[in-house]
Amino acid sequence: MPTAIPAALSDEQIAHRICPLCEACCGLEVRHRNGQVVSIRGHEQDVFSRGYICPKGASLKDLHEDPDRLRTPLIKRDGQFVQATWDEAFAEIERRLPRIKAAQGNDAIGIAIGNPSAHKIGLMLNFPRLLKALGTGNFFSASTLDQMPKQLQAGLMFGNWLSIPVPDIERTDFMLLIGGNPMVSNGSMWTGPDVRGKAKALRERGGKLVVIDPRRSETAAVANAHHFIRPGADVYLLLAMVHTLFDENLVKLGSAAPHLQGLAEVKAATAAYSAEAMAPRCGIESVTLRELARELAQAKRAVVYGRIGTCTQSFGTLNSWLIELLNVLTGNLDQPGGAMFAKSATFAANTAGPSGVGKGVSTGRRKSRVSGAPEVMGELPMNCLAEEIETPGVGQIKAMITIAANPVLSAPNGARISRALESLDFMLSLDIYVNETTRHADVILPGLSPLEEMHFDVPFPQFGYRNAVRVSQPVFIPDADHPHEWKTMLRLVGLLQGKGANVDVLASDAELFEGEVRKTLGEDAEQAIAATRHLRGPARFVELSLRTGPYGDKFGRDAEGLTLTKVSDTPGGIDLGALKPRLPEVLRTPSGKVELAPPQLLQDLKRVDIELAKPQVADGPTSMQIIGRRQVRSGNSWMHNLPVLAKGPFRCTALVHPEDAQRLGLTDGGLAQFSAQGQIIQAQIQISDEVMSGVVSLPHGWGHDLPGARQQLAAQRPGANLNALLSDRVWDPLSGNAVLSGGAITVTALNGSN
Ligand SMILES: Nc1nc2c(c(=O)[nH]1)N[C@H]1C(S)=C(S)[C@@H](COP(=O)(O)OP(=O)(O)OC[C@H]3O[C@@H](n4cnc5c(=O)[nH]c(N)nc54)[C@H](O)[C@@H]3O)O[C@H]1N2
Ligand SMILES: Nc1nc2c(c(=O)[nH]1)N[C@H]1C(S)=C(S)[C@@H](COP(=O)(O)OP(=O)(O)OC[C@H]3O[C@@H](n4cnc5c(=O)[nH]c(N)nc54)[C@H](O)[C@@H]3O)O[C@H]1N2
Ligand code: SF4
Ligand SMILES: [Mo]
Repeated sequence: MPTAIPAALSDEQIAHRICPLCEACCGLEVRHRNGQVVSIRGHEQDVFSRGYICPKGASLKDLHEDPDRLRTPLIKRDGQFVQATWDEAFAEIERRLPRIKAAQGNDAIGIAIGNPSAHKIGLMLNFPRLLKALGTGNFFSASTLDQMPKQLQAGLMFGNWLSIPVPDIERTDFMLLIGGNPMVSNGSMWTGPDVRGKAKALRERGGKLVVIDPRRSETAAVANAHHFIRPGADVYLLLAMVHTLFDENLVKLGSAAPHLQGLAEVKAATAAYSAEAMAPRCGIESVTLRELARELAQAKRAVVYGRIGTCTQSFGTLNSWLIELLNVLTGNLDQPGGAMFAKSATFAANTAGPSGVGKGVSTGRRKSRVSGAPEVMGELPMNCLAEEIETPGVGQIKAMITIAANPVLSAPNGARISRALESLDFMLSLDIYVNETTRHADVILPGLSPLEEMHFDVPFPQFGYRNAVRVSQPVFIPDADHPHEWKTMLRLVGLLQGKGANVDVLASDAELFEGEVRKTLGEDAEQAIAATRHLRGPARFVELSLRTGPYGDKFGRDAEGLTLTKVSDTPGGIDLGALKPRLPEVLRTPSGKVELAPPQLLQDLKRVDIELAKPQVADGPTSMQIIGRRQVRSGNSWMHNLPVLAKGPFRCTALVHPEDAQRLGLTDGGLAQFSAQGQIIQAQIQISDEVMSGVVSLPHGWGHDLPGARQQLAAQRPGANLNALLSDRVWDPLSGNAVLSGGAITVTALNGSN
C-alpha cells in the first residue's frame, strides 16, 4: 500500500467541461495528467446537471484516444485515401469544387449537416455563412430525420422555430410522455439531465408519470402507467383526447387565455374524432383515452411531452400540434409545472427584437426539384437527397459537402444514398471518421477531439428545464497545425467566396463578424465591435450575444449583467433560476397571439380522414411493424467504435413479442431475416413482452459492415441497419420529416442458424 501520494498523481489537473454528446449538456469533471485523461465524472458543482453523468460522458476519453479518429485531412487518390496536409487538402478542394459551381450553378453543390453540429459552436455559427457562400437551395439536415415537425408546429403557433415549451418537471404533478425515452436518450428538445432522478422525485411527491409507447421502454418501466400504442397511431390518440376535453367540458385556458386565438376553430375541426371512434385505430380503449384526458385536465399542474416517436411519422406535425393543444386546453401552457418556455441567455430569436410580435414563419418558398417537397427552415427533406443527385437536369447536385452527418446509416434507404454519393463529381466531408458516408468523399477535413475545443451550447439553453449559462474552455491544446473547426469552416467560406484556398481566416472572421453586427445592431454596432475586438471566432459571438442578451451587462449599462468573463470564471456555471411564464413576450407571431388553429394544420386533418376512410388493415401472417430503440451506450451511428461503450453484450437485437415469436417460429437468440423495400437484413431475435405484439424493435445507427469504412472496433460487431428497411418515399408532407416509425416488414425465421 503506498503511504504517500505518488509523484505522478501530484501533477494531476482538473478541468470542467460540458459534455457535447447529447442534449442533456451535463457538466463533467475531467482529471488529466501529462496530456492524458485520467478519469471523467459528473461535476457536482455544475448548477445545471448537479453531478449527473451517463456512460457516454465518460467515453470522451476513448473518443480522445481513438486511433481511428482522423488527425489529418485525407485525399482520395486512385480510390484510396492518403494522408494530406491542410494546405494540400484545401488546394484539392479549390481545384475541384468552385468549378462545379461556376459551370453548373449554385444548386450543383448540395450540403448535408448532421446531429453533432448542434453541439459544436464552431460548426453551428459558421454554417449560415457557408450556406450563404454556396448559395445553394439543396440543403439537407438531420432535422428532417428528427424534430422538424416540432419546429414547424412551434413556428406556426408561437412565431419562432425554436420557441418550444418544455416540461417543468420539477414542479409538475402529472406528466404524459409520448414517444420519448428520456431514461435512455437523456431527453430531446428538452434539456434536462437526470430525468430518472427528476421522475423519481415526481413520484415521491405524489405525482404521476404516464407513458405511451409501442414498447415498455426504460422510461415506461419507472412510470405509474404505460399504454402500448400502434406505431404511427398517435394522431388518433391525441385527437381523441382533445375531443374529450371539449366533449366533457374540461377545457380551461387559465392565464394564457388572453393570448390565444383560434379556439373555436380547434373545437370545430376536432369534433368528429371521439374517443370511441379513434380507439380501434390506436389500439387503446376509449375509456382509457377519456380517462387520460380527464386526468390531464384535473391534475393541478400537468404537462404533455411528445418526442421523436411522435415526430417520425407521416402525421408528425399534426401530432406535435395536438400535444401542444393538450397543454393549452388544460391551462398548462406557460404555467409552472406545465409546458414552459426557457429564456436563454444567448442566441435565442425569442429574446431578440421587439417582443410579443414578429414575422412568424413560412414554408414552401422553394420546392425540391424532383419531388416538389416544400422547403422548411430553408431545408429540403433528407429523403430527397438521393433523387436530387440522381436526376439529371438544371439544378442537379453534382458535388456534396457533408458536415458531421452519416445519412448512409441514419436515413432511410442508405444503399441508394451510397450509390448517389459515389456518382458525384466531388464530395467533401468535415468529419472525424472514415465511416459509411465519408468513405465516399474525395477530401475529408477532420474536426478535433471535443476535449481540445471550447464549448458553449447554442440551441440547447432554449430548451432548458431551468435557465442557466455555462461555458467550458479546452482541456487540451490541439496540435499547432490542426485548426479548430470554426477556422476550417471559415477557410472553406473564403474559398467559396473566391478568395482562394489560403484566405486569412482571422481577417475574414473579423470582417464577417463586424459586417453582421452592423446589419443587426444598427447604431449600437460600433460599441459592440469595439468591446469584443479582443476576441476571435465563436468566443466573440458568445460575448456579443451574452452581453446584449436578456441577462447581459449591455456593455456596461447594467453592471450586474453577464459577460463572458463572468461566466468563464464560474466553472459550474451561473444558475438563472426556474422557468418563468413568458406569454405574451415570447411570441413572434404577426398577430401577437398563440395561433391555436394554423390553417395548414386544420387542412392536414383531411389526410387523417382519408386514412380513417380506409378499412383497417389486419396484420398479415408474417407482416410486422418496425420501430427503433435507442440504447444508453450508443449515440446514433457514430459511437460504436469507443471501447467503453462497445463492451458488454451485443445490443443490436430485434425485440419481438412471445406471441409473434411463436407464430413466426422465431427463437430467442436465433437469427431472423427482415425484409422490406426490396432490402433484406438479418438480426438476432430477443423474445420479450416489453414490445407490443405486431411490432419489432431494433436499434438504429448500426450496419458497420460496409467496405471502405475505417472503424475497426465497430466493424467487429457491425449490427444490422434498420433504416435499410425504411422507404425514402414517405414523409410528413408539412415538415418533410422522414417516417422512421412503424414501417411494414416481413419477418422470416432463419432456421438452423441458432
Ligand atoms: N430508424 C431511425 N433512424 C434514425 C433515428 C431513429 O430514431 N430511428 N434518429 C434520427 C435522429 S434523431 C438523428 S439526429 C439522426 C442523426 O443522423 P446523423 O447526424 O446523420 O448521424 P450521426 O450518427 O449522429 O452521425 C454523426 C456524424 O458526425 C461525425 N462527428 C462526430 N463528432 C464530430 C465532430 O466533432 N466534428 C465533425 N465534423 N464530425 C463529427 C461522426 O463521425 C458521424 O459521421 O439519425 C436519425 N436516424
Ligand atoms: N443513448 C443515446 N442517447 C441519445 C441518442 C442515442 O442515439 N443514444 N440520440 C440522441 C438524439 S439525436 C435524439 S433526437 C434523442 C431522441 O430522444 P427520444 O425522443 O427520447 O428518443 P428515443 O429514445 O428513440 O425514444 C423514442 C420512443 O418512441 C417510441 N416509439 C416508436 N414509435 C412510436 C410511435 O409510433 N408512437 C409512440 N408513441 N412511440 C413510438 C420508441 O419505442 C421509443 O421508446 O436522443 C438523443 N440521445
Ligand atoms: S447524458 Fe451522457 S451523453 Fe448526454 S450530456 Fe450527459 S454525460 Fe453527455
Ligand atoms: Mo436527433
